[in-house]
Amino acid sequence: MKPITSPHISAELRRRVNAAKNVLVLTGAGVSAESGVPTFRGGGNSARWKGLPFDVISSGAMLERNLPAVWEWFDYRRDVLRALEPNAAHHAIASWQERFAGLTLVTQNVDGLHQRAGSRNVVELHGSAWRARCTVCRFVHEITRDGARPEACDDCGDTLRPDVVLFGEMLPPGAIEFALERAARCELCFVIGTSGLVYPAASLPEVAKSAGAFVCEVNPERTPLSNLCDEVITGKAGDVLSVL
Ligand code: BV8
Ligand code: ZN
Repeated sequence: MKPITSPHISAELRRRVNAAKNVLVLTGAGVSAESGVPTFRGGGNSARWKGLPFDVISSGAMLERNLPAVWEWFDYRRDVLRALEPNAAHHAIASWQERFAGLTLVTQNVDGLHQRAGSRNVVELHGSAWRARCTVCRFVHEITRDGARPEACDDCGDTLRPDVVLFGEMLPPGAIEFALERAARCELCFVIGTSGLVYPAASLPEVAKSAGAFVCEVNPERTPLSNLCDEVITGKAGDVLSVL
């Protein structure tokens, strides 16, 4: 039986958590791992789809070349997500809304699990797999968990695309600017379940750090962001955040 070692939380972090008002949380695929959502770079290589590395199938270039293939990839991911539930990490972060007056949750995930756990005003830097956007008039359609994906724009009848930011594409207008402004004003920044490789999302902890915030990473592995963090808690988000 593996000894249950409760993750080490320093006295300094406890003090910071008790004193903090403005807190920024940046999450990545790792926060959904315990819900059963495959991460992108776990297991040493990135997820693949029909032989294509995920940053090829999830790219603006692929969308230009072959929109139906990109839809097939996102339809598949929504099918996987339909059966999954938020995990303890999502619920812990949702409970932080009552705990910190100025909490900002910024996620790179497109799975919608933070919202299903009760988090409000989630900044979805990379959009959502549960939305489709018109390629002409930009009208956004919700895709329900039990409904089919709309085939064409309700407004103008033209072609829809996933409302997701693909590699090489700009982020939703205002999203990163808002997140950067909040990062520059937070006293405490949590970086949870991200490999810290994708920009501009990975610049948020750097901005928080340079603005004097205490930065804490929660991840079973070290990442390129670990060295800038004041505290690195090695462990699974579900285990660590429940203790926090
Ligand atoms: C942009 C949506 C300006 C799609 C995603 C060359 C050409 C074009 C662009 C670039 C280029 N070179 C660099 C760039 C910029 C590029 C980039 O940063 N590339 C990197 C990879 C080098 N960025 C962009 O293109 C962005 N746009 O820059 O616009 C521009 C415009 C035009 C031209 C140039 C620039 C857009 C980036 C958004 C791309 N879309 N997702 C989809 O989901 O399919 S990114 C994708 O990666 C996901 O959103 C994902 O969230 C994100 C980051 O990955 P992570 O979330 O960190 O997940 P990962 O699997 O990597 O890591 C999981 C972590 O969890 C691990 O550390 C693991 O240890 C940990 N973990 C595992 N289990 C647990 C756990 N942690 C806690 N608990 C557990 N149980
Ligand atoms: Zn339209």
